[in-house]
Amino acid sequence: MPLHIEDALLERIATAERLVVLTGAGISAESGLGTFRGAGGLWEKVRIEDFATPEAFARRPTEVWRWYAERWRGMRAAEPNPGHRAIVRLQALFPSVLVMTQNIDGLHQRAGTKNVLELHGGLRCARCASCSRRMPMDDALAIATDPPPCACGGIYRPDVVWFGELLPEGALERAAAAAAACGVFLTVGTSGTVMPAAGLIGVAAQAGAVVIEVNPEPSAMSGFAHINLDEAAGIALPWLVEKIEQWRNRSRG
Ligand code: BJW
Ligand code: ZN
Repeated sequence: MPLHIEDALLERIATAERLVVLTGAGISAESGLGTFRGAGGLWEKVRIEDFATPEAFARRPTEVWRWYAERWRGMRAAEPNPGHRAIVRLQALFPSVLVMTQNIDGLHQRAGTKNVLELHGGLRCARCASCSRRMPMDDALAIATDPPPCACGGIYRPDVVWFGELLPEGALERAAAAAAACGVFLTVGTSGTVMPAAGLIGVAAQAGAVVIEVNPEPSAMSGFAHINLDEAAGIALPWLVEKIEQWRNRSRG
């Protein structure tokens, strides 16, 4: 189906004050970074319980550290794509824009998005598993031991959120408050399967926001969306930005 938004919904979008964007791995797929689920996804290559839980790190710190180190090298080499850049343009169109991302790659910030809330942490930093001291991942990678030791006697781990761990302090509260108060909630490139992040889509829908989903495939949360743009983010997001800009230009006469 060609991309389409009904006029009445477009008006609600274009006149909204607060926009919240929730992104997942799909927005970075066009930058060459793999997604987690589906054919060819990361979880087909490794088991979650071997790499993405605190128990996995306790059992096999070297393997887990090296796996993240390798992924960070890929993320550092990747570039923001037209989807990330379209979100930057949205900042000029709404008085308030908050981008909540489940991604740990830092590509929103590198594209120029200012207000980014990282729900699952970020791989640009390593954090001591004991005393929570942080250091840039690039500095950690220059240390010969995998994972590097901390002065407190602990060891560094990736500064990300694994299964069974709480989101960074205050992040969920801030995200839920923003989802409940926004006029438009745009969800991009997420399968909507990982809680509590996916639950934010329902929070926004129940609070009366216009929910727009950008995903070439149906997600677990598609049912909450008023508008499903079933295209890659790098195509659908620039299209959406242009639609809003056209509406604004028309309304100015
Ligand atoms: C495109 C595209 C293109 C492709 N354009 N789109 C309630 C019910 C049941 C379980 C739970 C619950 N509450 C908590 C849980 C447990 C658990 C959970 O949710 N489990 C479910 C899987 C069942 N959640 C947690 O443990 C969370 N913590 C927590 O809740 O703490 C409290 C608590 C603790 C203990 C018990 C109970 C409560 C923490 C979750 C942490 C998730 N961490 C990971 C790894 C981060 C580090 C790393 O990268 O290695 O985060 S897992 C992984 O999944 C990563 C992602 O951020 C996350 C979401 O994935 P995402 O982004 O949606 O990617 P995909 O691959 O799933 O989807 C990509 C999508 O893109 C697809 O739909 C494609 O179609 C699409 N796409 N190309 C647009 N070009
Ligand atoms: Zn320490």
